[in-house]
Amino acid sequence: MARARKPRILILHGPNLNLLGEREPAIYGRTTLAEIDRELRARGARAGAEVKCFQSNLEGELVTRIQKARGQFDAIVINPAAYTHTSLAIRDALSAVELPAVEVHLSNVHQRAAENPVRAHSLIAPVCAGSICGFGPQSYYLGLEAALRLLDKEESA
Ligand code: CA2
Repeated sequence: MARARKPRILILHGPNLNLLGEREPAIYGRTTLAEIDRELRARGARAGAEVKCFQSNLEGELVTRIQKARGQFDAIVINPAAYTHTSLAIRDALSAVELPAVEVHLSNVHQRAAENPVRAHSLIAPVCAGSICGFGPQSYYLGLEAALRLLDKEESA
């Protein structure tokens, strides 16, 4: 059955991800955040969805965007970056907003935990439908697809 209206997906990027493609390419690759956002919008459009992207280095700004997403978006794809491991505020906002959320990471945080154990633990994962990590920019594209599939399932339930 055809959808009532276009699904709207909010993509959130946490601190320092604005540096993608410019610093530490060995870990985070050479693709810039603008390139990832462009690809996400293009993939969204091909799937009949509207995709909006937002990056902030500030925890409170990310919390405000999550709160405002209610009524404006149908699902959230979030790379909380370092806030993954520290932010109860982002977790509480995601929990309160009651939208399906997908957590994504460019790097394999579990592999990296061998060197830096804090990375193995996400405060955000328990309030998300699922998590994707380790595939570079593809993690975002898979996250978008996962969010759209979740919405399809909701619609046909
Ligand atoms: O792998 C990911 O996507 C992370 O969310 C990236 C975070 C890290 O704290 C998480 O454990 C895993 C760090 C983002 C830093 O972004 C940079 C990008 C380019 C250059 C330097 C930092």
